[in-house]
Amino acid sequence: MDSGRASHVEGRGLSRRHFISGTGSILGAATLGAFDLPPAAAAPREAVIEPGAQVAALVIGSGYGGSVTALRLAQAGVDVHMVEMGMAWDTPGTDGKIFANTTSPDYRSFWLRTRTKQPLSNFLGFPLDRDVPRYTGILDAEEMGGIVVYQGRGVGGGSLVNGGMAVTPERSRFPAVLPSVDADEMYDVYYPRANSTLGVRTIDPAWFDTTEAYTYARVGRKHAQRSGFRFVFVPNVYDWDYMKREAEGSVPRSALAGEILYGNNHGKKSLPKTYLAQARATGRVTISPLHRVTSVTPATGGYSVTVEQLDTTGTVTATKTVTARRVFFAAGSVGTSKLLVRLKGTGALPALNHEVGNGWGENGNVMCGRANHLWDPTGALQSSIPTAGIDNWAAGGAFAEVAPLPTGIETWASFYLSITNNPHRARFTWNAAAGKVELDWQTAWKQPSITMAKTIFDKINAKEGTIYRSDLFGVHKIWGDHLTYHPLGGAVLDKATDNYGRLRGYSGLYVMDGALIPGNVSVNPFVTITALAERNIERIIADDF
Ligand code: FAE
Repeated sequence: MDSGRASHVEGRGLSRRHFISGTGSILGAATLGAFDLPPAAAAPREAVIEPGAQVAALVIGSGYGGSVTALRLAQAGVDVHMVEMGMAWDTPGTDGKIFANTTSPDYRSFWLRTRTKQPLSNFLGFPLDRDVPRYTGILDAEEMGGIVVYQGRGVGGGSLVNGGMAVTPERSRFPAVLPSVDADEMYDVYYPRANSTLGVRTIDPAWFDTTEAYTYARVGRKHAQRSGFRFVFVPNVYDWDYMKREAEGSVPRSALAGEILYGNNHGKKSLPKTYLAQARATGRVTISPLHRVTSVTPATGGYSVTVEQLDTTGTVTATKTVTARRVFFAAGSVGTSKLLVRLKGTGALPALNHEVGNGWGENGNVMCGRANHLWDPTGALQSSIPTAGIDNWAAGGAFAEVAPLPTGIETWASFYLSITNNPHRARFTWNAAAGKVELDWQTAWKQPSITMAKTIFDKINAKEGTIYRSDLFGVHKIWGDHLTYHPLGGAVLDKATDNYGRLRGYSGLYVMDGALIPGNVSVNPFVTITALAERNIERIIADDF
């Protein structure tokens, strides 16, 4: 049955030989050997934090939670120092571009790996991963507890690598997402504030209906609707006018050149163009890239914070101790949880409560592809920016993003990232003997996600007479169930912290990022992370400063 599937895929008109020779795309790059690697230890351009520095507010991480925190504190007159372990991503590489293309990963693409670990690991039986020089690249594929957690590394955090899908969950679902938060306030004030500052917009439906670049999404719509599913447009932070100009050929291509996973060189309004640009413009925010926080412990005047400076090979070139009056943990769900669990376990912050490390989930992420008929081509030109989804949350517990497969050639494939109502939650614990934090996620816990995603795709396949692709995540493997793009939880709101992110057990320590959200948002998470940070920092500034 499985081999029948594979030949069925080839039978759609795309041979292996054609795929390799005709494209210079996903696989084309895999045959190239050498890289032009810039010298190690490229010094960050802006002033970095000095040993012995005393700062009013230190923010760990520069993703959504950190950027909201920095902007709003600075606007309130507080001087802020942001410490970010990734690079600044403000300097072109050896090819004149800041970011590498999705189809040709290079030294910039992965965080301290010597071999790529691409979410889509195979195509037509061929493995896609390749050797790369070890470098402080933009995408971390962090392996913990049997799951690969993808995260952005650099000034801007996940906004550098994500698809820009900016989704506000349906209001009826919100009480299940954040039960202790007043939904009226969120939907009247903080979601609108987050969407407006992030620059969220919906695609022009008339352009969607006609552009070649969204052929794949129109096929997705047709198939969803013919099976009776609700098809929804999903807003995005991409500059849609820029994308139209890309299609006309009047500006350099970015979304239409397949840029996404390893950064986007033009049209995406990532955090450095929105929140962080506004934060820097206040004159009160300084950022130290290639600096990693390793410890926070009480000290006279606040907290003593240990910070390691890295070079681009990941080598620690200096260890600095600074003092911060207040510390905001915004290192992302995994980064913040790992830090807190370690600090509690090693006795640096022993009074953190027993909830620290609990409630981690992967937003029910699972991927799959479908093989379409020859009369349903999905397009050689595919915008890398997803803009639509299939909503079967209420009936089947799944919301599926109609995702691009920007290979540069016709594949007749439909590709989906589903967010599902997976009930499993994992826990981070401190393993003193091994000296590391562990996550007890179980690979079998993805089965509910697969079952929920199948409520959509089994029905579509039955209606269309199509089958699943089995060549994208290995050989004869249908489900991309080994990964998540959406880590959430580990320092859950109103449990590890109070109802506004103040860590219980200490004053002046806060959690501001996805670690606050208990494992699932029902849609893509960054708008909710941003809106919650807006809500919390407003209260913290009013009451604590
Ligand atoms: P995050 O943005 O991860 O920022 C944390 C920052 O802290 C990072 O820059 C880290 O490098 C830094 N850091 C970590 N530890 C330390 C340390 N010890 N010292 C100093 N710095 C540290 O956290 N979400 C959507 O809503 N829509 C999408 O379309 C979407 N697509 C995605 C696609 C991909 C490939 C990936 C990986 C994620 C995607 N996401 C998407 C998820 C989204 O980017 C993620 O939920 C947010 O970025 C999380 O925001 P946080 O502020 O929690």
